[in-house]
Amino acid sequence: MEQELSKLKQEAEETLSQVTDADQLEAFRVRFLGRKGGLLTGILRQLGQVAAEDRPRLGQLANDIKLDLETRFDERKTQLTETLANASAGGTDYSLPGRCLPFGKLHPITQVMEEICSIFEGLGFAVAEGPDVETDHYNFEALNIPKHHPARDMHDTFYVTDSILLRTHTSPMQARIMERQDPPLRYVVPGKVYRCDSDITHTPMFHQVEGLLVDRRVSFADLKGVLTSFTHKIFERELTLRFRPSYFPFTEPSAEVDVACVICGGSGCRVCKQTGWLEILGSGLIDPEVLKMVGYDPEAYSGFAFGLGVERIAMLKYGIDDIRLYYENDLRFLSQF
Ligand code: 2NL
Repeated sequence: MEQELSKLKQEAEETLSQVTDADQLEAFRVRFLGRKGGLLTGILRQLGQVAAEDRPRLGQLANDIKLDLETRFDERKTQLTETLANASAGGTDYSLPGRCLPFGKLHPITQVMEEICSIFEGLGFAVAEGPDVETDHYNFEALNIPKHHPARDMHDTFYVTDSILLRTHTSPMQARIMERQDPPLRYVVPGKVYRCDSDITHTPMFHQVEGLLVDRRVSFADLKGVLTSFTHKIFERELTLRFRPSYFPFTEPSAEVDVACVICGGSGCRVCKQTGWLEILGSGLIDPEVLKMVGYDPEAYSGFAFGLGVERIAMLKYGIDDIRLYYENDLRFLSQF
């Protein structure tokens, strides 16, 4: 009988460990613990037939096993009820810590554009934005670029109609600002601009920040001071600047600004094409014709203006050699910034 009992205990434990639902659990109870026809009850019934001196010991053993199985049965029942309640709630364990989604971030061009604007804000400039779809008047006429002016060819304009176009620079907004506000004023205008041009160094849409300052007695020295200060901040070092005479239809005199190559420091390399210099922006004193066109008296006021390409500044800042990388939306590239 002792052997029978230990075999029953072992079998019962094994069966219980394999129970996965309420029906199986009930089948277990009937088979092992059932009052009528249960295996354990069957063995207890045979107690009367064993030798009297063995009876108390075997009775005790059988009772211990019965109690043990009843406890295990209750435990399993509680466990099963919890698992089933969970499953009916969609299998979700609300006590687990949540799964984190990766954080998104700003596009590198947006980051650099915001950085450029905040440097100019630190120098006393306000930030303004204008429409991407402009009129021929603000994009060209008001900036001293009449019809058939050769400078129009430089712009590869996307026309919507004869007189409506996608702006080729952000200066039309500056013309609008000057028209509605008297000097003194200092503004930067960030935004998208469009030119019908596409290769390794050009995309049909790119970003510019243009700035303008108008007041009494503004000179080229003011322009040099502001742009030097800006360049040192954006490249985080005191790079040497070179102001090289140039031409823009809306400024006179005009200068393009170069910095000592950020890669080789001026000794000549592939990035600066052995010149030691990198062009970073265009600038000049606002042409008196432009001042007249927005209703300012060029005898009383003067000003300077500049325009820079954000993609180009970001390429130099981060050592990127292909402008198209910005717009392929490859996260392996974008998530580095
Ligand atoms: C360049 C050159 C420049 C300006 C933009 C400007 C605006 C007004 C009046 C006069 Cl309203 N000038 N803007 C002036 C000189 C150069 O941009 O190469 N940009 C990437």
